[in-house]
Amino acid sequence: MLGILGRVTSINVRKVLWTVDELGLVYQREDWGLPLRDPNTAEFRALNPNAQVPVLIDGEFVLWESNAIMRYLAEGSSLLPADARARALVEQWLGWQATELNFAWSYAAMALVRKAPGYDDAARVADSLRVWTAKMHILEERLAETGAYAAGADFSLADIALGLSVHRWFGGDFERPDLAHVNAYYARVRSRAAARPHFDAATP
Ligand SMILES: N[C@@H](CCC(=O)N[C@@H](CS)C(=O)NCC(=O)O)C(=O)O
Repeated sequence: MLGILGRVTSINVRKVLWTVDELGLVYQREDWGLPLRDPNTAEFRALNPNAQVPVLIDGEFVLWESNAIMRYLAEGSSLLPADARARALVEQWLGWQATELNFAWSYAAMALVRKAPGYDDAARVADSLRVWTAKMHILEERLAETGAYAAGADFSLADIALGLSVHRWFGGDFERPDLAHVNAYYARVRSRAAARPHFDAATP
């Protein structure tokens, strides 16, 4: 059986959990990650030298980096199409979430969503929120174009990463511009049977 190490409060862990649920795979999850269980131990670092979650264990095979895990699990499924161009678009938006979007929200999300102590520099919050909002406008334009999902007409791995990111956007205590296509997308992705537990039970 697949093993997934990581706490459900981590968006990167939830990306993997939603993927396995979409695929109907059986797995066992173990809580790792602060404050539940410190991954910065010799035991955990032997699996992932970064001391970060998620980690996937498939028999003898160990894999870290949430996007690599998602791709490994989804290979051969409609979540990661075989056609080069269709796949490249999934990769594009999956990578965009992990780099551009993740970087944009990093300070504002800690301050306004997680309300973590120490994130109280108003100028940095405002700057991060400005960049985050600009990125959300890019997603809005893309969704207006496709009328459905990030990579096109079909639900894919990109929508798992972006669906959870939109959940984070709506989970914050701040004023948001009205993005009609993002609103509709949020409803569309979270209504999927496999998605529900990862929105309902989760910290954005
Ligand atoms: N690039 C990595 C980032 C992983 C990451 O940042 N994990 C965070 C949780 S979201 C973590 O392990 N933090 C330490 C902890 O939870 O103790 C991935 O996508 O898997």
